[in-house]
Amino acid sequence: MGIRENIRNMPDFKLTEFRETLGEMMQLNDERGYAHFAGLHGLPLPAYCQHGDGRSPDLLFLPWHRAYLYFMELALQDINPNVSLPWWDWTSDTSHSEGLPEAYSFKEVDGVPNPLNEAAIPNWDDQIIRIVRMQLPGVISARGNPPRTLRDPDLPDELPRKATIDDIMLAPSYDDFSLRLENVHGAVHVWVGGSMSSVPVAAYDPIFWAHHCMIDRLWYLWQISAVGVPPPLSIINTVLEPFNVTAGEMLNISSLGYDYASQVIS
Ligand SMILES: [Cu+2]
Repeated sequence: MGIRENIRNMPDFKLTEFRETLGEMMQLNDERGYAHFAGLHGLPLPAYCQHGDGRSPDLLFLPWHRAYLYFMELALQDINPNVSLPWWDWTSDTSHSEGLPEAYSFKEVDGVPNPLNEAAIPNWDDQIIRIVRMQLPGVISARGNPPRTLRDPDLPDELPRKATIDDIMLAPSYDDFSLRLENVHGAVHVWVGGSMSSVPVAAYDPIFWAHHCMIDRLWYLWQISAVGVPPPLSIINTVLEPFNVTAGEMLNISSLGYDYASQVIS
């Protein structure tokens, strides 16, 4: 059973293990590699991710991203079975004074670039660039996509507040919970800025995974709370492409083989 931890609670040796494993994954240029997984979300097309428009919920937002994290984590564990994805609690006091977790923000460790700080965005071939320019104007500039992820974070205290999340955790229906959580999730993407604020390239930024783990954890906590309910039956048999799993198979994290550590430091 893999235990996902708060990045700020992770002992140094675990953090080092996670960082090195992600670094190794970034060296793989095939279907086991970081760029392959990052590319499933948006670019290169087809963009598989499931998001709403901010007004009505996309019922697949939560299960699709749970599957995404799950397969990403399995790929990491193929390299090192002791590694799990950490989560970033952007509501914590530390986040509200320091912003991004230090583990993700420093540039190098002993002269070696920190794989949690940024990642390469592959050069897509001309055909992909032409399609993207047509379908997603503004994403790729005249000079092409930036070769590495960028961030432009806002002020730490502008991150979503714990009170906002506490209120969402009382949402009485799946639709309501999913919509409100997705909107807060979007605000964090915008807060980080740069690549994270652009759906087509967001998943290349290593902080994406810690952010989405926080979202997945909140869904889990709501699921086991007194008000948590399953998603509508209409989506249970929906296959979460490109993964060969259904939304219904994503509802129980212990059957997926992972758990969330309890919060120690807020
Ligand atoms: Cu997201």
